[in-house]
Amino acid sequence: MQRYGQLTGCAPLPPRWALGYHQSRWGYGNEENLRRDLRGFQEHNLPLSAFHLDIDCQVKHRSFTIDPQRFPRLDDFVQELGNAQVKLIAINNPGIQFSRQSNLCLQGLILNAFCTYPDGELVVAPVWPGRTVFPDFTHPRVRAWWSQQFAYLLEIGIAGFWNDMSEPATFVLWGDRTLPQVAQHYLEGRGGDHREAHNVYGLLEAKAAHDSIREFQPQHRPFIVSRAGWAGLQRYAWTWTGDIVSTWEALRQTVATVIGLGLSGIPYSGPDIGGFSGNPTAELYLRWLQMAAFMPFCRTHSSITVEPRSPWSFGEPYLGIIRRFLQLRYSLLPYFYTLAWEAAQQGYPLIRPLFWLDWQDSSLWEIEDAFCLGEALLVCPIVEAGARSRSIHLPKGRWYSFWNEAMFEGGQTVEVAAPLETIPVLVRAGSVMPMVEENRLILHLYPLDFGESCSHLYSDAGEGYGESRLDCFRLIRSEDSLELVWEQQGNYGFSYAGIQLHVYGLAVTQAWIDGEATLIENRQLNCSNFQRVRFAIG
Ligand code: MIG
Repeated sequence: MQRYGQLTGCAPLPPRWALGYHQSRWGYGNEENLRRDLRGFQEHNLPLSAFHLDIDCQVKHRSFTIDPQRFPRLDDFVQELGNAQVKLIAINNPGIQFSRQSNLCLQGLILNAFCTYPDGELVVAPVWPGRTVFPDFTHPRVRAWWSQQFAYLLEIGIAGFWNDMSEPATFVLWGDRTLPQVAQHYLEGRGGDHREAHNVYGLLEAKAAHDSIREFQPQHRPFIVSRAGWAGLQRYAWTWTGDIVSTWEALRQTVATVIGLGLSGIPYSGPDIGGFSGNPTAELYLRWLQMAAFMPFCRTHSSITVEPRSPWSFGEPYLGIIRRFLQLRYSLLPYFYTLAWEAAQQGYPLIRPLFWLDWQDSSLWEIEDAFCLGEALLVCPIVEAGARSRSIHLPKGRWYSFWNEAMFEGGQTVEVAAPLETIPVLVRAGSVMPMVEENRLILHLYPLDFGESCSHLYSDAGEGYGESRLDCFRLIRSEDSLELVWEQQGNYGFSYAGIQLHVYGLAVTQAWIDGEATLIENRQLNCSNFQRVRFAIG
């Protein structure tokens, strides 16, 4: 993965908010419907980071439009969302309506921006806006022109963009549902046809969107989602698993797809929670969300042909469980963000196959219904209706339940409980799990049997390109004590109001913070800055 990252590039750090929960729907249609959902999130006390606008919010499905009749004061609305810490993301398709009524079309014609047949005739194909022409993103001039189109939306505060249909997809009735093979492309001056350009089309469209944010909002990190791509897409965009059906089988398939994308260098992806086309049962939606809460791109999205779907659509007891999972997602952000830093540095995916932890154990090679989130967490989604437990083959080492006091020895298959309230999540011994609660840093300490391990915590402002810091926590287990040694690097200030340590798996009765003795209750210890905490094992 490191070599591949060196060859094709690593995903830059996303803005931190992007690791929160996203809500989307093809069919919001207007500002009022979004506002109603925003109130829903507030009234149900559910966290939210972003809303996504789909093509139904545009004027006749035309890219770079948002209908002013249905979004009469979009600038104010973006502000209103901003006050609630919610970003707005807007969709675009590559195809431009082929019409003298379209200014974008006229500009593109003057710039020779559109793909043609070998005889110079324009390639025109039906897509959402009707007859459309296709910008040739393999031409730097065309990308620069495309990048400019985002400027006015960035100006009013739209925070990111969603590139759909970027394969590019067309509605042709037979043959490849894309551009004809003979469509001509500039290919950076060398020239060629669509057979060669097809796979880089979506990649370079994503680059144009990414570069636009770099150019017009240099203080912001780009957030682009792209349906299509190619080796290196991670430098510009996140992706998602596309138009999946609302079935248990599709939920299960998500795991393999997200793992596969990660191993292909693309660390940020996730499913439409609940599936795109179909109405999930309450249980299916719940199980899907419980899984996606541990995936990089955590978004509910659905087709215009199905029932509107939000985290409260199914009422209790589902809503309460969903709230806990979404809140958990936000408390896990220090961990997610550290993994994002690791992805940017090393090219490691956030979601990993189980064999990442022990490639020699061949029984891990084919596990497609569980995944690791970083090195510390093993997540076992429930992918069957009615299941209230499941089995999992654990990589070697000791594993702690994330939910209770249970412990398991690895290298064997175990059965783990999965009541509706939880899916099995296990923590690897040796991990220091950083979490946040009310601006306090909670460090969950999962000791090894014996020996030393090291966990990182990366922090910065969550946006922009300023200072950062790296905290390293060494957990040292010896016969009669457990020690936590804290080493700090970097110039970004420590932003938490306090620290709480939780010890798992051991009875600890007394602790010394930098040599000073203190009593410890319930295996929890509140403290502030320290260099070394020693726990006596009782
Ligand atoms: O032909 O924009 O994958 O997420 O809601 C369907 C409408 C076009 C496909 C995307 C989906 C999106 C939908 N789009």
